[in-house]
Amino acid sequence: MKFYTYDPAPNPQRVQMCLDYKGVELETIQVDMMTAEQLGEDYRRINPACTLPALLLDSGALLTEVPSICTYLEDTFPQKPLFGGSAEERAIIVGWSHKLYVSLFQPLADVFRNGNPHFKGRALPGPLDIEQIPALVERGKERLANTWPQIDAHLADSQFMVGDSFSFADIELLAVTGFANGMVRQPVPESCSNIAAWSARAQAALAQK
Ligand SMILES: N[C@@H](CCC(=O)N[C@@H](CS)C(=O)NCC(=O)O)C(=O)O
Repeated sequence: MKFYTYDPAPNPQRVQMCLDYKGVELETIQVDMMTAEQLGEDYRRINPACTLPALLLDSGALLTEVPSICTYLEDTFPQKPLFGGSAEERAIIVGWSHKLYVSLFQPLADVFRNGNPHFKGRALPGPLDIEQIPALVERGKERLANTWPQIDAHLADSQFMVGDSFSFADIELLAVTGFANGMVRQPVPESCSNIAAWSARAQAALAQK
């Protein structure tokens, strides 16, 4: 197996946190997004979508989407489960993960890629040259302002995103809050005290060996 990644980027981090939690080390190749190496010929031959992360399996199959990579890792390395212990738990965890991706990660990406001169003409990941739409910055901020309080309310009476166990849904939220507070500079609102308390618990669970 070969893991293609770029450590500072948020989508690769979603996978790296799964690996760290499970204590799995893979053969890892860093593809430097700062120098647009993901768009170069060498990586394009491996992943024509030019996105990171990607997991090349021993069979030759290439997984390019984070949920497919992480469910594959879960089934291959079942220690310290991240997708629950039953069909119902897995369904709920996958549901939250999708909701967090659509309702937080995507608006953050809209703000980041449509407002930053660095992404002029490259408003979407991958090889497509596509112009920025400045209106998506404001729309993204509105969506974020609407969603953070919902997640905060959810965490008012729950230790983790799904019940009492750390799961992939928490990894999703760790990646999203890190992206918001870091690269995008649209920090989680200070009023979201439940998210702040959850963050300390989730970091501790992730670091636990
Ligand atoms: N299909 C991927 C998308 C991953 C993605 O968008 N990754 C970003 C890095 S965080 C990327 O590869 N960007 C390439 C670019 O900006 O050209 C997934 O959701 O798992």
